Amino acid sequence: MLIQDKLTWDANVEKNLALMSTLGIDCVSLELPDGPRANPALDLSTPEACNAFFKKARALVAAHHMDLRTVLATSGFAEVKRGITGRDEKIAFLQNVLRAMGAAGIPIMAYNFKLIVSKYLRSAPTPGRGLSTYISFDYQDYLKNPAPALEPPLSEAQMLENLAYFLKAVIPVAEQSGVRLALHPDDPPVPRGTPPLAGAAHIVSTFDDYHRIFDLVPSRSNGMLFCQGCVTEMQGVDVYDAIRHMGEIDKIVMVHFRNVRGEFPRFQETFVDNGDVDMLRAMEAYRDVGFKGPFSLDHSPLFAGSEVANQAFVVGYMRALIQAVYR
Ligand SMILES: [Mn+2]
Repeated sequence: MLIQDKLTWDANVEKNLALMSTLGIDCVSLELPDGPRANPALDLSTPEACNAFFKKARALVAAHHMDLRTVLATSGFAEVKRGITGRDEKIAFLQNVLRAMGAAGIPIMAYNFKLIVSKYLRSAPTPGRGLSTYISFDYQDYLKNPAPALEPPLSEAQMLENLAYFLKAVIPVAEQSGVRLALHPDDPPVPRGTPPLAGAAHIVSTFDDYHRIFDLVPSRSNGMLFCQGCVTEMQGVDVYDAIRHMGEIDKIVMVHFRNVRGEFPRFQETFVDNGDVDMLRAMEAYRDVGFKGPFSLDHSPLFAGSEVANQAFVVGYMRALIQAVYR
């Protein structure tokens, strides 16, 4: 039952790995830059460079007694999502990364298919427990101060066509490489019939959407990143049923284990222990469908020092649930 947290390949990589290992984190998801990174140098420009980097990165994580299990292709790649010039180069790059992940023994690539970073699709934070504030969404408040709309706008049909083009190119390579893709839901998930929040249609917002996407390229490598926060925010979805359903059809590749209060059109991202989700019941549902992890940390409330405090708090909370449930 693996607990996973995110790592950026930057000057603090060794220090952060040592802290993660100390907290009892089992495995690491590594952020994949969409472009060169200078500090420290990160060269992924050729298949050989990709192979060398992911082998080196996995060995470094292993030296800290953890496993590099996931690559996060979750920011950037706008050419692919918009279907514009440059997408074939970006897809070829991701194909190289997938092959290198296979060669290094890294089994998961997480991604999303949204064009606006979720922090821009929010209303003002709301007061939380103690000193904290909660990242929040209130649709009516959002409409008073929305994110600038993308130009040109992207229809549902265009977004779906762009996703199909991407999946047809990368899923066969993922299969050959022994890698599963994990698609994160739209954040927030926007119900059918609601206009796009910022010009681009939302095509990963419901379970019908997920089934349509799985049908585009049927494969075990075409999977879901089960963000428990975003799933709970889907209107009318029972999160425990959702875990059972997606688990029974073997589509949960990885989980974002977090809690929220409310659902679209109004929700807050709470601490793990004080949202609407009964986290023990959720953990039991993952166990019942045979899910073994990784359970990843995700968004947390904001307060001074929150980064490390939340990391320790959530890891301890998850470890206790895992020890109670997976016996
Ligand atoms: Mn998430």
